[in-house]
Formats: sequence, structure tokens, C-alpha cells
Amino acid sequence: MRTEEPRTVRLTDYRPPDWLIDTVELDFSLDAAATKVRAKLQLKPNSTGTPAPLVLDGDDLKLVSLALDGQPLPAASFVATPDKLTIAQPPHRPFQLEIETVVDPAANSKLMGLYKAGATYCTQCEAEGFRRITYFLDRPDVMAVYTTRIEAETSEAPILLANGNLVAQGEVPGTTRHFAVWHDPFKKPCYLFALVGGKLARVADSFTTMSGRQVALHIYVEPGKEERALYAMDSLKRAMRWDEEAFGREYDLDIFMIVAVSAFNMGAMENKGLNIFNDKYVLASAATATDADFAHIEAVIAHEYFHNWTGDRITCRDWFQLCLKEGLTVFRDQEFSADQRSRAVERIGDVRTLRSHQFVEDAGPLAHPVRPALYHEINNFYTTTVYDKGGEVVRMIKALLGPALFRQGMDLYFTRHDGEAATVEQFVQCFADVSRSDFSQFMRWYTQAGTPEVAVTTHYDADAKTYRLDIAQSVPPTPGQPTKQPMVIPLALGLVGKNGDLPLALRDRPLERGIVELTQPNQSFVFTGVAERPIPSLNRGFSAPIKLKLPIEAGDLRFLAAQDSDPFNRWQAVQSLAMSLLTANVATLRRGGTPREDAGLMDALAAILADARLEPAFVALVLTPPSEADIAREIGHEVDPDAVFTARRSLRAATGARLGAALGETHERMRTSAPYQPDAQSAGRRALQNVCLDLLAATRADEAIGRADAQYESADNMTDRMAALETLSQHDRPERARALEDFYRRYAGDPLIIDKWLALQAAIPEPATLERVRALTAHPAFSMANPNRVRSLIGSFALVNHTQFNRVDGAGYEFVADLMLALDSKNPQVAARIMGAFRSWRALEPLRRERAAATLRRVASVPTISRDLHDIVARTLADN
Ligand code: 0A1
Ligand code: ZN
Repeated sequence: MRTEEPRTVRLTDYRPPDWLIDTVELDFSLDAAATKVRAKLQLKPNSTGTPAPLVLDGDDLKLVSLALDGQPLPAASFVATPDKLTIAQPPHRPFQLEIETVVDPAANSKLMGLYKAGATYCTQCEAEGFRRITYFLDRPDVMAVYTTRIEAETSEAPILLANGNLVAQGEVPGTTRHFAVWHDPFKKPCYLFALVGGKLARVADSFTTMSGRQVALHIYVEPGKEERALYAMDSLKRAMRWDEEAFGREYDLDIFMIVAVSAFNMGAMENKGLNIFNDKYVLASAATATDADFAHIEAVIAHEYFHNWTGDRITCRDWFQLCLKEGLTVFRDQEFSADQRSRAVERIGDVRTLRSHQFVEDAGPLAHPVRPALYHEINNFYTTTVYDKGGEVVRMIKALLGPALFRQGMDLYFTRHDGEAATVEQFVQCFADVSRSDFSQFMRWYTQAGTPEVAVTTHYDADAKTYRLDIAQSVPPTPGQPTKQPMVIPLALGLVGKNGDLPLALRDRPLERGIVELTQPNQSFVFTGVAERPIPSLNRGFSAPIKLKLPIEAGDLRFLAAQDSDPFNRWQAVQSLAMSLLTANVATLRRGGTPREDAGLMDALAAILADARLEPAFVALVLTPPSEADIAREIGHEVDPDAVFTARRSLRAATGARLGAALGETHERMRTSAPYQPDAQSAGRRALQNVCLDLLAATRADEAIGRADAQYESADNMTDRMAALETLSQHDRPERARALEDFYRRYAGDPLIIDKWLALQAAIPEPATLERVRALTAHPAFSMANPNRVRSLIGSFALVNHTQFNRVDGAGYEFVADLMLALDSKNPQVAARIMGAFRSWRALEPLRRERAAATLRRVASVPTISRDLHDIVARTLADN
């Protein structure tokens, strides 16, 4: 018997709740092993119809007492189990229910509900964690006003926080305890509830909103780390201003708080007025964090802050609507980062991530629509599809409507649905209303999984001066969806002539903002007045998340790489050149041949490297070949990860050799003696400097390794030190061992930096890595109880190290599976997420495919695994 019953939840089964909750009064008496929770719920029937039983959700709960309108309930009138509280015949009128439960935060290893992160009490309630605190209608369409009283030993938890504004605090007479009372005037679902108690240091600042209100900003961190929260604070203020300017959204409470905790299952959480963060997305300084860390902090701080409107003020009716808040908020944080940094560089980075993660998910057994129709475990749907493809769908709405109408639609959404739990249909309707257009076909982006393929052929008629694009679209089958309907695809394009973009005019329809709208399986577009044979630049800015198939000659790609006015497509042109070389070389390697070089690609790279007008960050992206995951996905079947790796490494080595002088000169030129600044421009210089270093070292030349070694030693910031270490880590030489030892010695006391050390070693593409990682699981710096440690070591091995996870002897699979089986009983959410590493197993060559399947079957057959893990493994194995 499985310990957790499988369950299937379907969107079509949605019904409004039978009961509503107007107010919630919570009273916590914090204690590590036995925290008492008293909850007073003001309930009312949701309809005047038939009286319904009251069934409250629970998870692992112990009921202490229960009273209705102040009267203890007789035992015969209710049933309480750890996961449910049922009152069969409650009065059919408003009443108050008082529930007392007791929970054990110290023993809470799932990190859902109330738990201890080190010495700090904190909560995580999304998606279904509140039911681990008290019995409740744990669904997002039940929205209530919360008042929270927290009491604790003053010495153990001098800081006591909850959602909303502080309304009272004081000592508990005759004890060594104190209390605080917080009130949140905004109705919210219970997944946005939060509480924190602990010994924390506060970084304080303030913000004046556009209407002139003063908001206190408090970031709480471990004492001694205050300096490292300053960048997060700065990011927060910039995000608050940006949301006013870009979306007209003002903050609504008197105080906004962020707490950094050391043990957290995800990145961060948007609890109303009290965001709780994985400390890795708050803490940063030049000496401890890389440019990428700074950029992530800026993005995650903004993301959680933006949720205040897209998530908290307007929440989701049910968990199927998750993309309503997540896709939209990802879109908002991407736009924020684009405005703070370089738009082109941001877009390229976002698309790289999308292709390496979401496209891979969409091409495998875990593919699902942006709005799934069914789930077994909602925790497994916080996916790149819901988040990142969800963000792309919002971006396409903007592309179709243009910025002004898009903004009108957003404004309408905010006014129409403020204070509600909404659906995707309601969101899209706002855009349909402002544009008076029909979005019913567009809704397929929410319901059909799979990455659309768009195949284009081109015809130039020199006499008629017309240019025709024949375009066919199709969506591949995905689990549970064998056939698909055509999508609405906004395809931004340009026709590039010798001297730049040619004027665009369609023969038979208007062309708005350089976008053609695909809606049919096959369509033709005829451009008129085309004076010369143009080179097509399609899906500019990656206007739609599609796979474009366009037969285009290498010479034309080189031309676009040099000339396209759209920077995204300049980058894309080089990627396309590199991708065809890489896939051809993978095939050659598998036949036992030697990879070839592509002089044209090298010329294109050399020209971009030499172009001083280009932003360094952009040049760095152009010099970075497609990721191993992306190459594997492009190949699609019979993938041999060793061949993929070798092809990619040989391209890097060839680049290092061919462009050696320019790379060496650029590596020097990008370095500065100015003190470290995390801004985009300085980060771009370092990015280029470090790509040059890595390409040089790929040649294995002593001089280049020496360069990396010297940079490691002399670096005055973590970005340069880490980049040098990463480069050294790719080479089995004494310099690597020395640097790794040195790094540990320098940073042994700093878990977030040791995470980098763990992740880097787990990613070394050598057969000895498995034993190295196995040994590191016994290292004192490692702990299976901390998700950041587990993700750094095991997650990095499984998800980043394609050659060693996919060892042909299957030992990588077995190792990861054994560890995740062990972790599953403690923290199923993290175990299930890491097991997602198996999602591409079917695309592997037969030997590995068999080994991966055997491991998956073994895990699936363990009767005691969690619902989270079972769901992932069963879907990964299913063949439909
Ligand atoms: N809503 C958060 C993500 C999140 C989801 C579930 C969690 O439970 C462990 C935590 C965080 C976001 O999008 O940032
Ligand atoms: Zn989010």
C-alpha cells in the first residue's frame, strides 16, 4: 500500500466552495517542538441552497480542541483525522469556529507549513502548506482578512512578524515571553499567510509612493550580514518605482518586509507584505556573489514585489490558474530587468533559458499546457512551462495588441478584478474587450502543450518585385494530446537588403508593427515593392516561443550576424550557424569521425568580437555556443551526451585557437582596476572577459591555464574568481586541485559560497566526478536537510552535468535515484524536482535509455514513495 493515496484533480471538476471565511484570527505560541495554534474562523455558507457539511483540509495535524460559537463541540458531531476535519451538520448560518492544533516546527523537514530554518521560525504556505498549521478551507478562492498574534520567548525570538501592519506588541506579564499582533486589511487566500520569529538583524529604508505615502521597507537577515542586503534593498526600491511607472501600480500597506532564511524549498515567496526569501536571493557583496547572483537577486526581489498586484491583490481562483499570477509576474520581472539593464541582452538570456529548460520540458514526457487540465500533485506544476512559457504568452498578447492597448488591458484587469480570485479567461477577456478582438483561438496557448513548429519557404520574384513567404505551422503531439489545432502566432519579421531593412508592405492585408499573424496550418504572405532579393529575418526578438524551420544559406546567416538591425536575430544567426555545425559534428563523432571546423562561423565570431560598437555583454552571448541541453533537444533522438559534449568542446577549442589573439587582447582590455560595481555595464565587461578566458583555456594551452590561474589568485571580486575557477575546473591539472582547496579554505564558513564550490565540482565533465560527488555527500559542509546544499551538489550533478549523470554504465542514474529516495521521506518536493533530471530519457541512445528506464522503474516500484515523487516518476515513464 502506498502511504499517500494517488489523487487526480481536474479543472473541469471546479466548483465554488460551499463555505466562505470572512475573518481569521490566529494566535501562535511559538515553541520548537510544540507550537500551539489557535484559529478563530468566521464562516458563512456560500449559498442559500442546501446545507452542506463543512470539510476542512489538514495535513499532519493534531487537534487539541474545537468550539463552535464559543461552545465546545461534542465528540460525536465531528471527525478529526490528521488530514481532515469534518463537521457533518454545521448550522446553516454564519458562525465562529475555534480550532486549537499543535504542530512541531523543529521536526518539519518538508519545509511546508511552520518550520525552523536554522534558529528562525518561518512559514511556507503555497500551495497547500497552510493546512499543516490549522484545519482550513485551503484553496485560493477562499479569501479572508487575517489578524495574527504571535507569542514567543523574547530571548529566542525577539523579532515577531506576520502579514500586514503591526497593531500591538508587548511583554506577556509574569513570563519571559513577548507578543506582537499584526493585522492585514486586504483579503487574501491562506497560501499568502506568513509568520516569522527569530533573532534577526534589520536593514531599514523607506519609499515614498507616487501618491506621496511613506512606506517602511525592512529586510531581515542573519545578524552580521546586513551589508549584504543593501543590493536587495536597492533593487526593491527600483522595482517599486518601476511598477508605478510601467503599470501604474502603487504599494498598499504601510510596511513591506523581506526575510531571508537559510532553508527554503524554492526561490522566494510573495506572502502579503512579508516576502520570505531563500537567502541566496537576498545576500550579495562583491566578495561573496557573482554578477549572475546580483542579477538574480534583482529579478527575484522584483518578481516577489510585483506579485503584490499580480498574485496577491488579484489571486488565482484555483491552482490550475497558476500561470495567471506566475506567467504574468515573470513577464513583469523580465520587462523590469530589460529596462534596468540591456533589453537585447536580457531577451537573449531569457530565450536561452527558455530553450534549455522549457523547450526541453515541452519535448519530453513531462510536457503539459501552460494551464494544465489535471494534476496529481500541484507542487510538481511550479514548472518552467507555467512560469516561462506563461510569460511568453503574455508577451505575445502585448506583441499582438501593441504597447498602448496592452497597457489598457492590464489597467482594465487591475480595476475589474481587484480583490478577486480570477481565471485565465477573465485575464484574456480584458485584452479582448479593450481591443474588440476575439481571443478564443489564442487561448490554445494555455491549453495545448508542445512547442509549435513553423516551417517557412521563401520565393522572390525579381520581375514583379514581390517576395512570398509560405508558412506551415504544426504542434507536435504531447502526453494526452495526440492532435493539435493551429495557434495564433505573432511573427515579427524584417526583410534585410544590402543596405539594411527594406520597407515592408503586404499585398492583401495591413501589416502592423512589422508583425504577421499566423492563424492557419498553411498561409502565404506576399510582400510588394521588394526592390532586391532580401534575406528574411524572422521571429525577431523571439516574438513567439516557436521552433522556426527556415532553409537559409550559411552565407545569409553570416550576413544577418553582421547586419541585422534586430540584435536578437544577430545573435540567433550565429547560434544557427553553430547549431548546424554542432549537430553535424555530433553525427560525425558517433560514426567515429573527427569534428570539422567552420571557417565561416569563425569569421562571423571574429567580426563581432572586433566590433567595438557592440555591448560587451552581447558579444559574450554571441561567443557562447548553444548549451548541451539545447543541442540534445535539437538532435531529438538517439542522443549521446558524450558526443554532444565533445562536439561543443571542440567548437570552443577551435574558437580559442582561431581567435586566440583577439580573445587574449579582449580578456586584457575588459579588465579594469576600478572597484567592483554590479551594474549591467561592468558585469557585461566581466562576462566578455570571462568568456574569452574560457575559450582560450579550451585549447588546453599552458599560457591560457596560467591566465586562469593568475586571474583566480588576483581577483578582487567573486565573479572573476569564480569564472577562473570554473575554467580551471574543466581541466584535470594540478592548478585545479590547488584552486579548489584554496577556495574551500577561504570560504569554509560561508554556506552560500560553499554551494558554488559544491556545484562546480559536481559539474566537472569527467568520469571521476561521480566518486567525487559521492565523497562530498559525506563532507561536513554538505547536508541533505538543506535544499540549497542538495541542489548545489546533487541538483548540479543531475541537471547540469550531462555526461556524468548520463554515464553509459547507468551509475549516475542509480546514484541520483538512491539519494532522492532517501530524501523523499524528508523533503519530497525537492526530491521530486531533482528527479525531473530524467525527463529526457526517451531521447537518449538505446544503452542509456535502457539504464535510465530501469532506474525509473525501480523508483516507481518503491511502495512508500511520496505522491510528489510518484507523480514525477510515473509521468516520466508513461508512454502516451
Ligand atoms: N510563488 C512563488 C514560488 C513558490 C512556490 C511554492 C513554494 O513552496 C515551497 C515556494 C515558492 C514565486 O513564484 O516566487
Ligand atoms: Zn512567482
